[in-house]
Amino acid sequence: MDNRRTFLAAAGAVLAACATKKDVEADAEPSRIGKPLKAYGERAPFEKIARLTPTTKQMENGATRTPLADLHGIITPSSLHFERHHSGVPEIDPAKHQLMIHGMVDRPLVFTMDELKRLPSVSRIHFVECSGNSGSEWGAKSAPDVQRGFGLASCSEWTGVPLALLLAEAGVQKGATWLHAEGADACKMTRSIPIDKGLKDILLVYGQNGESLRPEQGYPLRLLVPGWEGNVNVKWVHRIKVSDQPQYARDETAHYTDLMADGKARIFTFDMDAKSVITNPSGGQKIGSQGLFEIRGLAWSGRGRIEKVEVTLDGGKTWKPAQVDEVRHRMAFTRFRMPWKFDGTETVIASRAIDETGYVQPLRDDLIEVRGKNSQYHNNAVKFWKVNADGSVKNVEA
Ligand SMILES: Nc1nc2c(c(=O)[nH]1)N[C@H]1C(S)=C(S)[C@@H](COP(=O)(O)O)O[C@H]1N2
Ligand SMILES: [Mo]
Repeated sequence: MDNRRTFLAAAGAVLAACATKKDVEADAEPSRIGKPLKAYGERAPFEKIARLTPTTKQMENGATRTPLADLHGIITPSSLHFERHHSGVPEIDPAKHQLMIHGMVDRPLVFTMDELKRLPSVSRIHFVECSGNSGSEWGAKSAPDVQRGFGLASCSEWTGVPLALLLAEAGVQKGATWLHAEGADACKMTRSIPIDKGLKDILLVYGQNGESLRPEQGYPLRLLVPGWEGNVNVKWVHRIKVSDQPQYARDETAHYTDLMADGKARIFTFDMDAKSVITNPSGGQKIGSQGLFEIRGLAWSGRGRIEKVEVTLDGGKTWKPAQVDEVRHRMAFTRFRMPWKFDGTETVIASRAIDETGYVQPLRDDLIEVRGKNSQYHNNAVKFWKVNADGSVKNVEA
């Protein structure tokens, strides 16, 4: 049976007004010649979707968030990718940029951008999520909308060279276990990464959604570490040192560790666990009228493919499987949808993701029981939204 018609019948709602004679006449008006061609495209002038203006006063250390609730599909337009940088966005001339691989290798190597681009390449769709995403959700007063609560995550098609290829060229020596990746920005962002991950699926990327990387994403070269916390995806990367120990750099000791209830800290917590959020309807939105409404959202897991997404329409008492879009890429945004009829009844909704390892996205209370409330990072709890009788949507926690 035709899914769409079944959906519309189930919603039992009149979707649009009947066409009148005036509509038919208006449609018959002669078209005018449009605007001329241009060299680089722009969106329609009616489209206003944007990231919230950064509130931070220091331009060298800040973040913007992706307005996920206003986007379609799984790819984040490069212009709306979230940004997180610790010492501003450097302007780097690709003709002068080099990548050095050194340390415990037989042949230390230096690559220019031209040399890197000639090597065998791959294109893959992956999310990048800052481990500070949803940090506000630990507290009683959580973020009011999807952009502020979940917007430190974006998903792009990345193109570049597998790091394993370059490591093989350099010849990794016996006993090497760690990689120290360093950025060329003023803070020299450095992160230690187990070499096994580098040999498995890390990419050195120069392409983002068909174009070169945006400066904010690390132009001309960044490390793309599939499924791992945003911070290890070192931007403007210019140096990778092979070592037999971690560096214990600033951003893996003072930051990006999880302080537990007993005062001890978890360190090197790399994987981003399965997570999802309903983007429509969500906090700050308003459903204009009763009737058919497609619930939509995004799910992702740093441990592989999204297997299933379940949605509750009764505050978590019962969960039903949502439709999950194919193709489901590993460690990438996955779109889910569920037909629903809004009849003016107050409804508490949420989604929970289940990934290919069988891991189920936890409820906030369950997460707090294991992790306490001191942590700022790695919050992947289920998010509840309340749809009020008048169609306005709010945080349940607020
Ligand atoms: N060189 C460098 N790399 C960096 C950062 C930085 O400040 N400098 N920020 C990190 C952090 S904390 C995150 S979450 C991601 C953000 O990537 P994006 O700005 O492309 O979204 O980049 C990481 N890589
Ligand atoms: Mo981050």
